[in-house]
Amino acid sequence: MRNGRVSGHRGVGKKIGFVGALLAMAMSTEVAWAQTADQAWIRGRGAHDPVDARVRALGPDPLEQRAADELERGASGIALASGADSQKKAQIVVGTLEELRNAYPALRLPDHLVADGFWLGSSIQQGNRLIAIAGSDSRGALYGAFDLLRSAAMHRDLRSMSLAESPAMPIRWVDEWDNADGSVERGYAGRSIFFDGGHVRADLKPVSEYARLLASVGINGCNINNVNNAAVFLEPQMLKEVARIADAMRPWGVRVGLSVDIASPQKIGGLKTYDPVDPEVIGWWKRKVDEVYAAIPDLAGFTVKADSEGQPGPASYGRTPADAANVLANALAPHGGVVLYRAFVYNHHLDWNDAKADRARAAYDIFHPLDGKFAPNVIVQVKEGPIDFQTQEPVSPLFAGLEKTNQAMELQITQEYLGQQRHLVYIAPMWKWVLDFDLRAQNRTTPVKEIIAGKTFDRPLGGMVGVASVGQNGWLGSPLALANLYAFGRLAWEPNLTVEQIAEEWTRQTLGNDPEVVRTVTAMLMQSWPAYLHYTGPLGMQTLTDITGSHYGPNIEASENNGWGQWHRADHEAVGMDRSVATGTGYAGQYPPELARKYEDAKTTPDELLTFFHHVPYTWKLLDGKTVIQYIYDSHYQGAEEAARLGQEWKTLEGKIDPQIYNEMHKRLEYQAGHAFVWRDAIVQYFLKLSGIPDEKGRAGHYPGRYEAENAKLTGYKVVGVQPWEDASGGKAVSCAETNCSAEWRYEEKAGRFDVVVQYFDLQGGDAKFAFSVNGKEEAKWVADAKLPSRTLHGDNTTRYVMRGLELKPGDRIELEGVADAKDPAAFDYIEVTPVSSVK
Ligand code: GCV
Repeated sequence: MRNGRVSGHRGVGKKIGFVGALLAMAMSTEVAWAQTADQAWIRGRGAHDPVDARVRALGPDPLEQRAADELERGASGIALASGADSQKKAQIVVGTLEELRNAYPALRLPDHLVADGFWLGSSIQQGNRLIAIAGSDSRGALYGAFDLLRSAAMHRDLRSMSLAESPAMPIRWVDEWDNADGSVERGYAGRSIFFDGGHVRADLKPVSEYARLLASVGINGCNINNVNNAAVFLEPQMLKEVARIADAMRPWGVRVGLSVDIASPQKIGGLKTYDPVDPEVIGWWKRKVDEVYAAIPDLAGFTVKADSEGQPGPASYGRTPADAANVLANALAPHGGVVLYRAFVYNHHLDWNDAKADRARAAYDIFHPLDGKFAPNVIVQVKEGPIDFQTQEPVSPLFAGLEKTNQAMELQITQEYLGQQRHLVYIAPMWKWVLDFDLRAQNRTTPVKEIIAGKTFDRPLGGMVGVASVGQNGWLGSPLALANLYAFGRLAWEPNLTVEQIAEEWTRQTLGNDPEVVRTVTAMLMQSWPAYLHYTGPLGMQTLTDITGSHYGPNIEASENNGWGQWHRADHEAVGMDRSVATGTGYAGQYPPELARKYEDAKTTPDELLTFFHHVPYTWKLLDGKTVIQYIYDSHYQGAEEAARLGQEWKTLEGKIDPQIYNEMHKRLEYQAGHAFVWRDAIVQYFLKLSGIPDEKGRAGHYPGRYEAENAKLTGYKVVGVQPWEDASGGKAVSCAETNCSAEWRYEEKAGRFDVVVQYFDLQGGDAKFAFSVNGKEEAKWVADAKLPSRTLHGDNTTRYVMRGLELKPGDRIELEGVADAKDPAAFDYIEVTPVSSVK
């Protein structure tokens, strides 16, 4: 290194033997967070207590005791916000409405509170401050305590407080897709907090901490096991073990639910059939449910995935989802349990050549005719869009298609198609878009939030279910991803909250009240989903990822030519699925008339959903005036820049927030910025080749300063094709066929200071090493030890190492040495040399 400062900025891997601004931690190293709720947004309360505040629970109920414990921790903050000081003592009391009324007859309390609701009041009693929390029941009291703590953490003035709150909807559940062996489907935060090796874990402290976290935002149910592979959970021994989980969550008012396999009567019951109308099957379910409730008397209910992605279901016997759901519902009803029957039922062996085939139609086609046929304690659980948690989909038309059925909206908190927590994506704005979306059912105002709350069609049950799939690594792996779990709870409680407000609340509680921190983090959160949408799959194309593999990096054709039905049907002329009634699959006709008309015509379909509904030429003019192809180019360049800016904004917070969170997010955002470039380049070069239409801004296909690996003087390295081709620059990379390999270039451009990017592939199964030198002098070396998806060279695992401020002059010999290790062949794609500061 000469005068320039060189810093190791790379998404993943550990920096070794190198001076400079280093990333302290590597993504390969799990975050060393203890598994407590304090590591999320319940932080830093009550360390010093200069104010004398006494906390009293009025009743013996464990939930009230928990409420008192929590208040105790935050007592000083509450007392201060309520205007009390050390001279004037503050008393904080918590109880049910009835208990408050008996203990403080002079207090003006509300006459009635709805289930889970609470009232908070502040007054002066005998010269001292009294803060009172009244719950409709003990759970309401606990929620009131957390609400008070939230207000204090937000520095709200509590002096003249008198407010009553109640949740918008009764079902506020998280789903965990945990398997008995301890793995977590679509979990990106390590292993299960619930299970290991076929059993419930001995240490359930994290489970209780998780329940505390859930309770703090009003979540009242947790379905603890994967909807796939569920049969084993009804085995007698497992039920006993699951009872311990219920015991751990109960003191926080969180009821446990179980996913069940519709074929259980056959799989574990020894019956010849699981036909839901068979009397033996009906009897089996009844006995089984009685056994379940003997072990877990307050089980919330069952979740069912049937006739979907290989899971057995009633269709095997020509029966309907209503037949299956009702058998379970009837068995659960005497115990107060409910069935969450998922509408995610579709055929994944569709015929790609059939222009009328359409997975998006499935939920409505199957469930709409069954409206009115479900038992009162069945709730149909509908994914927010008709496909599967993509970057952006239209709102599911089924919400408007079930008027006599309880409904819950299912969404993902875990970021399966949204960057798997390696990318910062605050999803709440997307959820909010869905919640506020007016489906115009019966030609009137019918936003989704009111339908699922049961208001529109007068249904008693309903709500929101968020697939969280938390794990042992800081709950969701990434500190800022926790804003999604928080937002989910807050929106399920009150869908009219703004997502900015929620982001701000989360930030203040998690990272402190410094206005600069609050402003920056809130803005970053708000920018993150649009950015991700821009660099992955805009215009309703869905996440253009590897849908048959990792669901992570770019792989545009993975969606095509197979039975899964996530098609976007891109060809040389046009892109998108024709879902119109007139010429396409007819999906647009599943919406109520006003929307059906709008989506039927490409000219009135909003840009953000255009290719979801229509097969449009690349030259089609969008409502915003650009052509489709130019929008594809522009949005990807824009998205990559936006991703880079997230990292830059974060850097302004150094020294202002918890260093552990700062470092962890710094590393992740650096990685994200690099991966956004991978996404940008993959999609841009793919559509450039397919359409043959150049980028009017001249960027696509032109990479100034890029030195392709395949054009270097190679020793030991072999040129290889990357699959899919668009995931490597020019479709090719080099892979070390021996142990030690090198690539060499001669620098012949102008002299100056440059930022140099090495774009390499970091494969699991080995820790390859790289060293970068100029004229034989080593400038940087690093180890490729990240854990990224896929075992072959792919957009999933291409990442970058950045050296900043390197001096170069014409004639310099640039060399990259790679040392392969086991299954990691020290492969790389290119190096890119750009004048200082233009590398984001
Ligand atoms: C639990 C998607 C996911 C699956 C998941 C499924 C579902 O297809 O990729 O992992 O399975 O949705 O929601 O049931």
